[in-house]
Amino acid sequence: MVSRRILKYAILGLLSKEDMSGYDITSEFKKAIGQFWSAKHSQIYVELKKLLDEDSISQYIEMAGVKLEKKMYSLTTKGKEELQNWLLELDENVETEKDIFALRLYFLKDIPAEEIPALFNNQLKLRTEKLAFLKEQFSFYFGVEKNPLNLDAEELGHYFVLSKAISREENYICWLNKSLEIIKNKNADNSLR
Ligand code: FER
Repeated sequence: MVSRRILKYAILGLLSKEDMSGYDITSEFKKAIGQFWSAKHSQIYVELKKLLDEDSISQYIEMAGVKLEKKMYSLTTKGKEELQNWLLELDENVETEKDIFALRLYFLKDIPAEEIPALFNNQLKLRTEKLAFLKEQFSFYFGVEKNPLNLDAEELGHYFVLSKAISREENYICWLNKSLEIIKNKNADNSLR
């Protein structure tokens, strides 16, 4: 059985590197991991409570400054085992990706023909900006020339996720351009009739 509580494992994974406070975990979700696995502040705190109740994580108080107490979370042996088991699970099917633009296109017949190019152009703009951001991240973390064979396991994981995102956006942009060509040809064609 493939587990559905993915946020649980995202949190266990973060804690496998070092102990963290709830604030630290929330900040991590605003950084790299949040780019491909988003979670809300409120969801994270609900999950932390569950994980404590289930003894997958434990809690201790750390003094931060003179008066400030920070609740720190750390993995228990059970949590470590659960994370390990989850990492080794084989997926049974490909997760359906939610793509709002694809949903709109599915109902293309209800979109006035003259409006369609603008919809594609807007996607092109957004996707091109996203790709530029991803490439910036890539060169920030890995430089332009970095050989993945020289990366340690943690860097390599980041490398894979980031390079996958870049391939996806390049491919999406390619598909948008091809589709836009079809739409332009079709509009030109229809206006002749
Ligand atoms: C990162 C910046 C962006 C990153 C991933 C992303 C893993 C995006 C991923 C995606 O869009 O799938 O640093 O690190």
